[in-house]
Amino acid sequence: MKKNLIIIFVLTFFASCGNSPQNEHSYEKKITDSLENSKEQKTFKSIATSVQLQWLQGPFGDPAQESQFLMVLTNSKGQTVELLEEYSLKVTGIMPSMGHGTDWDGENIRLEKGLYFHKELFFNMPGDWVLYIDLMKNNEIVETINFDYML
Ligand SMILES: [Cu+2]
Repeated sequence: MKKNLIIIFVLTFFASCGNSPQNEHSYEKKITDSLENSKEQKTFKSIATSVQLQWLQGPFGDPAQESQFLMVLTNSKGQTVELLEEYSLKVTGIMPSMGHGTDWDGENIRLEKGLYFHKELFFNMPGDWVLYIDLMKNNEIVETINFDYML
């Protein structure tokens, strides 16, 4: 878990520097406790895996501002876990009151075991948003968790 916290710190740095891929590997050794304090955690029951979501930027209810977050996947003991090869994660934002999606749902990148970085997410207006995380297996949805926001 400590390793993930280090990476969060580094990613915060990386996120502030735009899309320079070189920075993805310039990990620094500094620990924050921001993730451990995060209450944004849901569980994929079908694979007994929890997802902790940590915002790095936003979330912003503004199409001009990019939102970014990390997802850490852990088992019931809090240890980071790898998704099996046939699984992936899909992120979709929906505004339920108006029935539309985001400007752009962004891109999800696996950084290392149990750690995913989501970038280029653009909510297109303020208001009620639901962020759906689909657990995909061979391109079919196995299970969906959601995080609700008022932006
Ligand atoms: Cu709307």
